[in-house]
Amino acid sequence: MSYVDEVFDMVVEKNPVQPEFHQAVKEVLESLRVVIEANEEAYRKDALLERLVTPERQILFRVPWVDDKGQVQVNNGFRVQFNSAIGPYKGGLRLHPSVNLGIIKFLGFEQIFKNSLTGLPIGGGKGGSDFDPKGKSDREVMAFCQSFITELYKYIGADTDVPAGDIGTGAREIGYMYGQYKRLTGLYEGVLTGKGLTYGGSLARTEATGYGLLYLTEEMLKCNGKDIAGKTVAVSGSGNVAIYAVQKAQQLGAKVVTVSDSTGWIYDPEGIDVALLKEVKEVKRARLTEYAAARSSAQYHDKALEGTNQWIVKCDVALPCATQNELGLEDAKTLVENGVIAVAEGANMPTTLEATKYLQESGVLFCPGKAANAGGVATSALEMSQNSERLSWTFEEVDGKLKDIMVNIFHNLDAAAKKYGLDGDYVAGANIAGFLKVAEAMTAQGIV
Ligand code: NDP
Ligand code: 2IT
Repeated sequence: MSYVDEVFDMVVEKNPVQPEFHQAVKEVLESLRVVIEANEEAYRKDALLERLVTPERQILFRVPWVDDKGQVQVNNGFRVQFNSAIGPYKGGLRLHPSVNLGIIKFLGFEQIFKNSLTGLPIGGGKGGSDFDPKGKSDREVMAFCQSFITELYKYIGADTDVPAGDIGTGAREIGYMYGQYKRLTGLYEGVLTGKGLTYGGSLARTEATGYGLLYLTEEMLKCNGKDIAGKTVAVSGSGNVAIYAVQKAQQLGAKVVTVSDSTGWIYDPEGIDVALLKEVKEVKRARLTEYAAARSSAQYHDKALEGTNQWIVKCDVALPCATQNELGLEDAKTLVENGVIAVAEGANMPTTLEATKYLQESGVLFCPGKAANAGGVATSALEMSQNSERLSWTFEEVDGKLKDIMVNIFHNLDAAAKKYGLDGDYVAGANIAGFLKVAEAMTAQGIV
């Protein structure tokens, strides 16, 4: 049996009931086959792949907090410090009832390669909790965040592990966590990114993932003789990534006609009104029904009632920006029938393996999340740089660096795919380019 297959079987056996983790590992290992086989003996002797798929450290902890009725609630807390070969662990914290160890491991594993692709010195990590911020008061969210950090602060630090936002963790949560870290340690350091602008946050971090997604998509289209301007775009999600993807797509001359949340989706043939979307989602924390109620051109579709999602809408470019496995094979077939030319992942692993294969085989330009959404973590790393030098850069400076990083990522993964005879396979290109740097650093640092 080949080394790649052996390691994949080992991952499934040793990590039962973690399907998302298996899926992420499978995608990466399949792409690496050509690289591993060229150097199999050395990699096998060093157990390089076994070390790559095994987190350096997994921290699991209890998060007790008191709700507004005086009732004690208990959540599970997670931080998986996956790989520190090229820098301190870096990656977000997801707060969502679906969070479990397998989901955090899939996200942490993806983060290793994503962070490597940015070209910046950051290792891979991820964390979170099954806490659901939806419907909680600010005081309840603060109580949870303070309890979460009261345990996690022992394991994080500006030079060891730097968490940030992800689903359910935005500026409010990062603020509460930062305050508690500072209180416990007495340190005013860049231990978290996505901070508010008054206490060490970076300009353009809020916009970075969505903007970066569009910078990369624009470059991918350009290198294939196409232009983002004038295209019809379907976006899923209506959170941090989706909102700024919509905004940048519109700035680049595209028309975005859909957004979604976990219960429904909007079709707005006149183009999404970003100011209204921000008001509904960022200020009121309300549902998309409120967007539809305030805009006559918008149609609201209830996912459960209709059994549909936004991928039935005809578009040139699809940008899944909500969550994992939200674009399956049937969705991919519909998109292709409707003439989609490009899919770029704003979320982490939103496209199933079968759907990815179908899109690629149908000639759709497909950019995986670990490349396409790397602008968020890249700008987090720029926030770390600013914190270290105790300076703040202008919006234009950060945005300019973000754009350069995204354009470089595309060219690096394109070149890696070509080098291994996989021209146009950007999934393989991203995995190979991300892997090679980490593998070289791991090899140089010995068996650790
Ligand atoms: P937010 O919490 O701001 O928004 C998440 C959006 O996705 C919401 O519209 C939410 O709807 C929807 N959503 C979440 N879970 C589900 C689900 N199970 N089914 C359907 N819809 C769902 O998160 P972000 O925008 O920050 O993150 C979105 C994706 O982007 C995630 O995959 C994240 O890992 C990834 N990402 C985020 C980065 C960042 O910088 N924030 C960086 C790189 C990747 P609802 O409100 O109804 O729950
Ligand atoms: O998935 C991701 O890259 C993020 N949620 C952002 C991580 C970060 O450290 O900014």
